[in-house]
Amino acid sequence: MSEHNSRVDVKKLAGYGDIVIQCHDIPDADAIGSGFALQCRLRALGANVSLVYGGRGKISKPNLLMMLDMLEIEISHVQALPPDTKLLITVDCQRGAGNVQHFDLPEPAEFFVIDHHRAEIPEGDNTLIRPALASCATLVWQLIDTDGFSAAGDYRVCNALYYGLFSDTNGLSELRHPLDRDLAELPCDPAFVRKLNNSAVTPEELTLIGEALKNRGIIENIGLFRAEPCDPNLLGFVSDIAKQVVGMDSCVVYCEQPQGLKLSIRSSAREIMADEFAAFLCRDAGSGGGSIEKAGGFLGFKQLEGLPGGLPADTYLKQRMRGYIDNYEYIYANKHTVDFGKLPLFRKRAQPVGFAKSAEVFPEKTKMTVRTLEGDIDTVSGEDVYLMVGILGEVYPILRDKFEKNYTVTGERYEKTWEYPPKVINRITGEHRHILPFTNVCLPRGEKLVRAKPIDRDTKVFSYWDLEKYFYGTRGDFLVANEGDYGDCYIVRRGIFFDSYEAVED
Ligand SMILES: [Mn+2]
Repeated sequence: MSEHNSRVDVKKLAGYGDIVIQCHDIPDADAIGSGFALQCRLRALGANVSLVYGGRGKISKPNLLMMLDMLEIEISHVQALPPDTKLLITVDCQRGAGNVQHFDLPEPAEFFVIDHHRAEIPEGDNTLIRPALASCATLVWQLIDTDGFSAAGDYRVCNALYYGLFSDTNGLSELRHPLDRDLAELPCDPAFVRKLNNSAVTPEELTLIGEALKNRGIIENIGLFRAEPCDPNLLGFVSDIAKQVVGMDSCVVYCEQPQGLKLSIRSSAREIMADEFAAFLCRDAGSGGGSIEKAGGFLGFKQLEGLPGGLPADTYLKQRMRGYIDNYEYIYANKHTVDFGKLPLFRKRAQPVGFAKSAEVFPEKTKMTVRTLEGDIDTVSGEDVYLMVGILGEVYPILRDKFEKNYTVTGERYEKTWEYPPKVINRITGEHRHILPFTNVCLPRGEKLVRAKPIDRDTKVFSYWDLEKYFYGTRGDFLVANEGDYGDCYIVRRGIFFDSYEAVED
């Protein structure tokens, strides 16, 4: 885990004794699920913990009422804290932000913030804010899991967390972080999820979905749909339909929420990866991500105010979309006109990297998923499949022949620490194994030469060996091609280029 998490000690929180966990106003499944899971853990550690929310509206959505009923979650709608409160924890929101009622703390109570939205309050020892995660449930799960509590063994906690993640990611379609993917594999009760999902839309919301489908514009080949303020889950229904419309390669569906705009993004075009598009739209004023086809994002009003120009949110969004379309230079491997031969020559430094033999991680012919910070890759273990492990914890499969031709094994163990250590998951049994214990050091053999230059505008590079994804870089990143095959080109981030390459005389 990152430093952020390692300094949070659940037992220390429990030590306050009298604790109130507060969800944001009009709580959603993520706020309820993460609040409830934390409540269970803190109670098990001996604390006296209540779960509350404030604001004007009461929980009324049928699926949420069912969630409370089926998981026996007690949550109170309150207008003040009990006088004996020693610690207030806000979940899925930040005390002091506009979407959570401000309660006065009885002296000498303290507060703690657990959230996955962009920080809106000063961060410190009493905040745990991780915008890279798709749900607060992921964060709470990680927290209690690190503390030794197995959510998988507790029906109520397991389903509460799972449904929190499920709701914040449009039915698990907009997972972002590998930890989100890990949580999505908890053994939930499918009947429970199906039942709640069956009541996720009210007749009024169905009308709202219809209105949103009508309320559309198009910028080039990207559809833009505005929904009235609603449960963000509904946006995914609209975007799933919209992306199938002829002439609309991608779409952005948004609605206003108290703190900003919530976005759901879909893409069926190779030229637009939904996760990269979402991250671009939200870059300076929120966060976004997902997979290449489905993504989500959030643009905070407060962050937008801080940007030069101070545009209204929907105008800003349209400008960003226009910016996205006009912004990029497109380079297709083998079809580009870049004169690489004239660019400076570099030699790849012989940097030690790791490799693992897949058949040592799981027996031969096991269908497995390799999970890294960069995403999931499916492969099958075998004597001829090795896994290369890069310095940033990135993993890709390589055939044994190719490995032996290009690398020398040094015999040392590969020792590294990463925010998310890469894992291999057995797709049949669901068993997770870390790769690192199976990883040894190797050194690239021979000399690899490339031609490279820093790019002066945002660029997408479509390689000929990955037909689904593209490389993208911003000003200052490097466009690189292999000497001897200028068709094989790609992007290397400026931050690691000079660690990986050194200039040579031509
Ligand atoms: Mn949430």
